[in-house]
Amino acid sequence: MRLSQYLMPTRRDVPAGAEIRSHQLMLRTGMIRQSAAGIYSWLPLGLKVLRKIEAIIREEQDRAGALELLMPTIQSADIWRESGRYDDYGKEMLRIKDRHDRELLYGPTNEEQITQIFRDSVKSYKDCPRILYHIQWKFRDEIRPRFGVMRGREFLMKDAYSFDLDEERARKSYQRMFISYLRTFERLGLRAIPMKADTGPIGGDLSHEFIILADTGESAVFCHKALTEIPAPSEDINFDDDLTPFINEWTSHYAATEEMHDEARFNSEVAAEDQISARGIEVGHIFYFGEKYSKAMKCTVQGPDGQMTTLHSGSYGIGVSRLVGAIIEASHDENGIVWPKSVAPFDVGIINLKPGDEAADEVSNRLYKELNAQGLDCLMDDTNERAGGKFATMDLIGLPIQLIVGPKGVKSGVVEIKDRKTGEREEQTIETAVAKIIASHKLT
Ligand code: P5A
Repeated sequence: MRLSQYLMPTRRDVPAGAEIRSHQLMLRTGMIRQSAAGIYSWLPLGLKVLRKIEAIIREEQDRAGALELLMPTIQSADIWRESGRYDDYGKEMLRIKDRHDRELLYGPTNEEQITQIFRDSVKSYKDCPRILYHIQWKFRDEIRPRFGVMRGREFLMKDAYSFDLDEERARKSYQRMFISYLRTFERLGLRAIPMKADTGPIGGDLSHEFIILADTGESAVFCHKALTEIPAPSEDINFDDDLTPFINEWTSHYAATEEMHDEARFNSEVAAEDQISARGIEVGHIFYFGEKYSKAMKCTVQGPDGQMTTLHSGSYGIGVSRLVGAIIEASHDENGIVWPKSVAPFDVGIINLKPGDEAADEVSNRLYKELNAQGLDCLMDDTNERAGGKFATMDLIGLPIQLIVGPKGVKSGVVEIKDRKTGEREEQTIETAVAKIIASHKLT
């Protein structure tokens, strides 16, 4: 992409009302624009990051054996009356009436809808277990939408739902999602710590929140230091194996959110030097709620003995749009965002310091073409902005690698490579620069 043809409305000043760095940086880089309180448009740069996060989540859901479908954002009030949650959900639910006075709502979550689909589609025990997921916008009329996409009213969620014949099997599905989440967050460049959590309006008796540690997090959290160091499960993990040993490794250490915290236990179980009391951002939340919805909504299948059995379920959420903010909270410096490679909106930023200079144009265009041909997505600054402004913009938007093409360098056949994270710069011949960047890209 050539910057001269792109829509990336960056700004230098800190936008009024944006309290935390991620919100400020998302506005300053032109990733999002507010449309109403807690409701945002995603501009091209922001959408690219959102899509990359989605793609990683999708790959890891698929790897764990979950099946993708797509349910609508608008739901009928009827199914929520069946489950009994229509009145309980209160003001957070955005209720709508159509022209026939039928009651609809903008879905805050999809337990009812998936239970209805499963109940109407599946008749036999042979069709279990299944885990189904979608990546879809939700609406919750939060009292205090704040921090940009971190606590929005409209937000993108990946939500998965499992259906099993009994509790023992259902707990295995829970384990699958648990492990899949550890891998997902690791690939997003984050260390997310599973912590015992409250089940709230979703219900059930077993629940974990996946929390990343950050000063601007909304909740206080308490855990053992070891949880920041355990390696995430590797790519070749077999989800059909017994996952209990992996789960035990993660759950044997103390980790709890504020509501579940037990200070006496924390002090007796965790040595003072291993205690982490911090703030955290909830990027995922998983629940086992057994028969809660399937009983109320009569989601049953015929068992091998001919008897009808009620299914056991869980639900598993990831805050996809919240993750964009969370990743920035975890990875920025005083000059701007520092994207992890896996979610960077572009792989490489090429700065042509002197557009119009024949040699500088030629080298910039050649780098752009050669890197693109190798599958690297490049953003080339070919605008007439002054050099200082170009450097500042490139640092602000945080692409992992910058290639700086100046008229002096090209005369002697060299360009500069800058690593955004370390700030290291090195001069290389054009060929070596291309080869180095391609090699480092293939490694990740
Ligand atoms: C699990 C999947 C559920 O809704 N039902 C379906 C269950 N869980 S949850 O914890 O309420 O939400 C899942 C994740 O969504 C993100 N999230 C939000 N992101 C941005 N703005 C919001 N207002 C918001 N509310 C929830 C969180 O990451 C949460 O873990």
